[in-house]
Amino acid sequence: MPLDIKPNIKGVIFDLDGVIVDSAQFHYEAWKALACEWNYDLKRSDNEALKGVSRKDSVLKIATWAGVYPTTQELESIAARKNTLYLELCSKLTPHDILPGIENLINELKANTIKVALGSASKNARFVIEKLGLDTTFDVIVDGNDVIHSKPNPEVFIKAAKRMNIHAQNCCVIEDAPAGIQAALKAQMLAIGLGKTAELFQAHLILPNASHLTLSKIEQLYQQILT
Ligand code: B16
Ligand code: MG
Repeated sequence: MPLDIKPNIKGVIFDLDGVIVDSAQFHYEAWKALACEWNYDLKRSDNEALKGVSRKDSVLKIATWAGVYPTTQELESIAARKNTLYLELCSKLTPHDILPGIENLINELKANTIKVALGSASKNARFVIEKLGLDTTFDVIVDGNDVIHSKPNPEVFIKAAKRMNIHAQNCCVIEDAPAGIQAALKAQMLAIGLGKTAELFQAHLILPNASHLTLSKIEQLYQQILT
């Protein structure tokens, strides 16, 4: 019998905020409340540029938009208070808040021995997935505590692939942020964007959410990209 050496997807890396749960909304609300201290009205469009970006880099971006030059101490204080607000909002999360299609997809992947990883820029990722009842779901978790560089740097996804023991080229990333799609492409992974085409146009496939995303769809897409 010939060996099956056909390249295929062996691992799927899920972003957290905006893919598994709508905590992007909580990040927005918390940053908006703090940006007021700099008399800056944080807009939803600003928030798009903060998705997938670390807390430290986010506060720097907001200061730039607000046209303020805070001390390091002030930046740290704003970031810490934003986090307290964010955690308060997240503390209300339950398994009902898992976004459509995510649990079905994870179950299908696992049933087909495809590894699943979490690849998030958030330092609160473990707290959030515990609230969602997903703390024992992932084979590998790489979050904001494990990386130096924020998305669009591919570090988070490359680390996740290494920890799964899978070549980057055999991984698929599911992301909601332009920075995350760019990171996946830099890592040479298949990139699936959940959200709006206008923002995620660089992805190999864009869907409004994970409701109709299946393993066979991912495999088909992977074979199309290879040919
Ligand atoms: P934290 P993801 C990212 O998570 C968020 O999209 C981004 O808005 C946030 O600033 C970043 O995590 C850091 O989060 O303040 O909780 O450490 O989308 O990569 O799962
Ligand atoms: Mg995200």
